[in-house]
Amino acid sequence: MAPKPVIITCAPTGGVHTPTMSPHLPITPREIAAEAIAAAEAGASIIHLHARDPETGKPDPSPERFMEFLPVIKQSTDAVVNVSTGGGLGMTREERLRAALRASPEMASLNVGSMNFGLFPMLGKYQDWTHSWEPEFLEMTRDFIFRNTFADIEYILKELGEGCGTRFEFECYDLGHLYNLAWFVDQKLVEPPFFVQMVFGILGGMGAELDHLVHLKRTADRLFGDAYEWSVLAAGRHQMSFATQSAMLGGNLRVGLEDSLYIGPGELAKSNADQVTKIRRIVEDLGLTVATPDEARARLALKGGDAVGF
Ligand code: KMH
Ligand code: ZN
Repeated sequence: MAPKPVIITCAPTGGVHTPTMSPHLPITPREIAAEAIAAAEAGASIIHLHARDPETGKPDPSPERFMEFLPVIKQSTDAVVNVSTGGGLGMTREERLRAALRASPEMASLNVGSMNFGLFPMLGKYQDWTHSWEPEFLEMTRDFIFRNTFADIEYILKELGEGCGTRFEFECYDLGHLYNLAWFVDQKLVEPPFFVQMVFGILGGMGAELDHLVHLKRTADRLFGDAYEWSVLAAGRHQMSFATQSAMLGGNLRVGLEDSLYIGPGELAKSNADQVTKIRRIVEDLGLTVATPDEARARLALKGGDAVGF
């Protein structure tokens, strides 16, 4: 059987990196839209989106801010739009969900476990900060729990999943998160085919080691059989090697400046499209193909770009 085309997700900005860290991190709605569109043109079939305050670059959960770029992206590309419910660390459950409820997107992220989420080691890498909120935000993560309880997850599955027909990128940062997801599959609150995003390299979750990837994949196969599609992202310098390993093992992958600001050792990526172009070249050099948005829609049983609220 021919290998399945690789679904490339691109996450252009996120809520983890801060403006001081790279001049290429998209901040304003115009920049986020332009980066998303270019990433889609380069081969990403899913765009995973966060919003930021255009003045300060701080993660901004407001639906109004998202609505400044979601329609622009939709009008210019056929890519699947995925609205994050992870938000920026420290936001409430309601804040994190508001934009997705307003947009009723084809996809949204859903983090399937509570955990530490330590960004504070990045404090040591920079001296002069553009905005005072940046070091305060990173320092805050030393004493922070990224809360995704069973009640939180159920709330999102019901409000957004059942309520809007949105399907999910289930973000799993640890082995236990697969079992949390399996619980919701058993409860029939998650129906196949579902999309598991395995996340490596966040301080508080699994380290970026190939053994963990293989073990997670085997465990997911046992728990879910052929009911799921899987994808891999690794934060920081492991981004490209883990994306490549996923493609080699038959999986899908995610890149983007949310997960890594770099294109190579010590070299900042000038754009999200540069990362997509690089991984696409690797995928194609491996003899694989890249999925179109409509192939991704069919495999993930998405409701379609015409059924969203923007
Ligand atoms: N920043 C990623 C490691 C979300 O948006 O829901 C996790 C993430 C969370 O993408
Ligand atoms: Zn995200």
